[in-house]
Amino acid sequence: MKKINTAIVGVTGAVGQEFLKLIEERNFPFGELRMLASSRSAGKKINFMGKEYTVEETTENSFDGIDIALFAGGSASKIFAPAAVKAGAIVIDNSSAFRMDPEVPLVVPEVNPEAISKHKGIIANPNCSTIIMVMALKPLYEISKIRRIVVSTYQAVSGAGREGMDELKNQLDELATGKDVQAKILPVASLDKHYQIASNLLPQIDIFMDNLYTKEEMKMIDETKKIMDDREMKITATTVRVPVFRSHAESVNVEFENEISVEEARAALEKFPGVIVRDNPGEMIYPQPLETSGKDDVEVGRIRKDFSIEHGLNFWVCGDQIRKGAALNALQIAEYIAKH
Ligand code: 3JM
Repeated sequence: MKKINTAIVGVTGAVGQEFLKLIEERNFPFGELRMLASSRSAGKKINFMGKEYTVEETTENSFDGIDIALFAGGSASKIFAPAAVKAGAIVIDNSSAFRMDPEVPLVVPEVNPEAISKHKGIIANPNCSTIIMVMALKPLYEISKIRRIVVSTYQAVSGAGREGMDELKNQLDELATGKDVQAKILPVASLDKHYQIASNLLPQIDIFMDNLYTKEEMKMIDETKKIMDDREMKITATTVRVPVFRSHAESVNVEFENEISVEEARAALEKFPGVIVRDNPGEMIYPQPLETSGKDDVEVGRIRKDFSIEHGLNFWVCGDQIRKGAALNALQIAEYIAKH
């Protein structure tokens, strides 16, 4: 296979570090590897697969000779992705900057790989909560179209990056030692007001929109319709930050057009790549964020009839937000490009 000259933008963050782990684990066929970040991290040394790399500041000139640029997320995408495309690279972008652009494919490789080849330089990686939900929806949708989805999320602090995870750890330490709890990051780092997450729940992820939904809720709604290529599907969402370190969980209620039995749903989910059914109430077996942390697969359980409506199912899904919800999904897109 041809070696892929690869740049990672935001290499020092939580998603950037996961990119490195996955590149090694999955034997991604990289040629040159360029480690890029903001000026704050420039000059840092990173040891990777027996070689020392120096982190460089991302500039418009960072992408000469690069085949694939993996953007970990954040504001760098809007600023530098166009320059990367101009230099001839294919950008795989984990931020929300380009996801709803009709020219930009929004891809989960198990769900809509056919969209990848339509790119014009940028391919968007969906929001973490969207990816984890559509992994479970797709095999069910193949049995019956979906009328309406009601989803509530239980999102780990890793969604706020390394700083989010540090904040929960520090607050747990402060609680255990009787110190005053400091809140500096959550719910939204860039806003002035912050709340404690340890021993708490915050029903706000990202900023509020005019319609009283948060931006995270609207991402889930809009992105799911785009990925599943069904703009008629009705979706409503409530997204909540919980004091969990890494994996997201979601309670999903789906109304289908046609009847789907629990057995059919389970069989379809079991066959779907990247999904594991963990569902045995008799043995108290169900997905838990602690167990899916650091793992590739999305786990589904608590599959049962919603007997309050016709053709309804409830289920519970857990997935590692930094892996399948971010770096793994993006690297799978890169692998698809390398292969085709
Ligand atoms: C997850 O710098 C930023 O505004 C990043 C905001 C952000 C996003 C986003 O909107 O790109 C933080 C955490 C996401 C996301 O995946 O949608």
